[in-house]
Amino acid sequence: MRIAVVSLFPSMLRAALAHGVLGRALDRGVVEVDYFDPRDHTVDVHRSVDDRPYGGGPGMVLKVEPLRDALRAARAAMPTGTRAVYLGADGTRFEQQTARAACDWPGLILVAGRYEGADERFVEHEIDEQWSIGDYVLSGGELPALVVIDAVARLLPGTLGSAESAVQESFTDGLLDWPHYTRPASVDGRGVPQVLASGDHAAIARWRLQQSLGRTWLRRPDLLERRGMSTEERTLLEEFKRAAAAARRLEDSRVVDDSYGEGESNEQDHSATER
Ligand code: 4GX
Repeated sequence: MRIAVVSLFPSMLRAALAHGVLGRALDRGVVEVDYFDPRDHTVDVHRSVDDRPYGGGPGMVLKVEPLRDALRAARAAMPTGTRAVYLGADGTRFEQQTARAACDWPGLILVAGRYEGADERFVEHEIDEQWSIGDYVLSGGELPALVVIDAVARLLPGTLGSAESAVQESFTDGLLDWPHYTRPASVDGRGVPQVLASGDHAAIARWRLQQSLGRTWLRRPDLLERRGMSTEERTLLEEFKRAAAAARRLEDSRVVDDSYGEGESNEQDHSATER
């Protein structure tokens, strides 16, 4: 897949993309990333890419011409059917489904804004989509561009080492991951859940799905709402809730023992976990 990035700081992306899974995907030619710097498309002596906002106020706005000409150079180098995306906090949310859709595009151009953003006429006239990676304010679109490249590139065939990862992921699609453990079997007196050492693969798969359901219920009920559950999954989650409540009661009784006679309250706030 071809990806082009329009950015005033291409070295930020180059450095990050040289490592790990993405570095290998680039070496193998699974994905190709090209850079287009708006400053290379300026004509004035100062090579200015920004200017003061009409209407006044603080900050600077990215000028249309350098951005437009960098984007047009990118488009000219990219396959037909390429889509141009502007990254900004005011875009629609970039999610896993957005990444899945984009990995079928022949080409993707990511435009990273800086300062107070780009002149609206550039966005209206040259951009196909606007994406935000989340509800927080960053100082530029370069990190969002990296996030998008990472999420898209790892879905392309040939990026990940084994086909296993993609298959495993679809199993608990839309849920949070289950907890992972590795050797040693005991660290600072803390062991590993017994089932994981049982060799009973069906029991392990059941436990992992149950942990995924339980964690999603505790931490991201919105995801569970969106995904829905099968009858079997509902049963697994009910069992998780009963076990969690029992563990809390046991924990509370220990707190009583620990603080006995110290005059401290042993009241625990369970409001976040009660459903
Ligand atoms: N998800 N930023 C864009 C410039 C800007 C400012 C105002 C449009 C309007 C962000 C995010 C993000 C910081 C990138 C501001 N563009 N991008 N930049 N969150 O915060 O994507």
